[in-house]
Amino acid sequence: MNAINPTAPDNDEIQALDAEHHLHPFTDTQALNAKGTRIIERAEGIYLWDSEGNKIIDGMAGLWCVNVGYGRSELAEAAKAQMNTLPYYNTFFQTTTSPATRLAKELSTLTPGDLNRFFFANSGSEAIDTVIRMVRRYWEVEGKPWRKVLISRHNAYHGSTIAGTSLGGMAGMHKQGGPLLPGIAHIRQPYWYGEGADQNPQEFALACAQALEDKILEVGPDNVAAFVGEPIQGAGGAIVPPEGYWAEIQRICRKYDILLVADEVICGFGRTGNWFGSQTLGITPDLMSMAKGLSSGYLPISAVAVGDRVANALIEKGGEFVHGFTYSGHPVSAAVALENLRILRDEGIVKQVGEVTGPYFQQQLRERIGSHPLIGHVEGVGLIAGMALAQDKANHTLFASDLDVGTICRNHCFDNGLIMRACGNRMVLSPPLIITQEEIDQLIDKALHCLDLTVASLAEMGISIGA
Ligand code: PXG
Repeated sequence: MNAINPTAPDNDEIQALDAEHHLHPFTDTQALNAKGTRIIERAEGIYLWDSEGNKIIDGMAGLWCVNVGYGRSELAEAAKAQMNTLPYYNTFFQTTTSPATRLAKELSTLTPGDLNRFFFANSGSEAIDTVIRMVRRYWEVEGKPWRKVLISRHNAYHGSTIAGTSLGGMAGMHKQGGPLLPGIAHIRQPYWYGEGADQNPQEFALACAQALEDKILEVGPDNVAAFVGEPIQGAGGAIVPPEGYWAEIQRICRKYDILLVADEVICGFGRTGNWFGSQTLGITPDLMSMAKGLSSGYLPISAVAVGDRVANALIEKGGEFVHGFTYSGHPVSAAVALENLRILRDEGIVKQVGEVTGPYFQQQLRERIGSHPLIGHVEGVGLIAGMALAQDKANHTLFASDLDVGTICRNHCFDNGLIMRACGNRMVLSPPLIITQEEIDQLIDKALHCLDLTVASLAEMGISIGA
């Protein structure tokens, strides 16, 4: 096999090698190989360039993670400096490194409530594994080892390890590679436009939260360890629960003394206009999982924020918690995360999302995208938004799920210089948090054009839109 020059990839060669050797996540390899992968070469700000020279607006911030945008040399410098000083040491045997400890301290000043301690891992999935083991361990330490069940929601995404897959509520994932982890139960999701639009949003919110109480009573309140939810569902389609949902969920958790875990992997670090989605949605969690925006995706790192109740019990009564990863608190990732948090804070990026670009994005989306004939509903807050594709918006008729309109739209976006994600028949946007109002206008112009192209493709397939 010839050596490859990584700075000057030859498309055909890379595509051939990729087809031969590389198995991609969440991918039909046969279909991909028939088409050939697209090679992303470089990036700056909110833009990507592929190997054919196309300039693309990254409307997804990578995979919901590049919060400070691409090309931040400060982050590269932080990594380089730490690599030259201490590229690796672990945090297992009564040692630490200064970036890991300083990151834990810094996070404690950003997280709400009494989330004062941090357990580090490398991915959202590992953070979720950690949450599962930690909440179960907590109840063992508290003398109630029978409290094992975690409750989550259908269409939730909590990662792709066996624990993340099991805790998540993605039906397609549950069908593959089981058996899943025991001791997990799911309740309905608070997706008002898709599942409850015949009710007013407040009634619907209460009905969805009531499903938690029903499930707790079904499982037995004394068997439930925790409820886990994304403040806003991300991979499920950027679904914002209606007003009142989280308050009621929280009331029910407190009533039955069940731990509340916010999975902040997507909502954390400014996405919703506050540091954490919990602050935007009015949640006071006992634990939080976080990843992605913690380092803006520049290096892998995740964390579980642990509130005083759980941390104190584990520390004072639990002895050794036999859990951890080689790279828990990796010093280079931690150094990059610290610099990333400094940028988010010093440049006022979170504030800007909360006060300026977030409201502008939401308003423009509702006005311009929301009036498009193919869009039934727009929801979102800050710089995350989900848009439901509708066959007949006046009559609230959604597309059949086997008609993959989302993918048709996504492909048009891809071909026209915009990355927009399709989650089934919902289109999702989650751009870098440094996006400007002008860039938001460009993004929306492109999205509208691609929605028009999607309508044209549907017409060619004999499918018309509207009544
Ligand atoms: N929790 C949440 C809420 C997530 O969104 C994870 C946990 C797992 O994180 P890791 O780092 O293990 O991937 C996630 C990840 C998509 C997509 O296509 C979303 C995620 C990951 C990959 C793809 O929307 N979210």
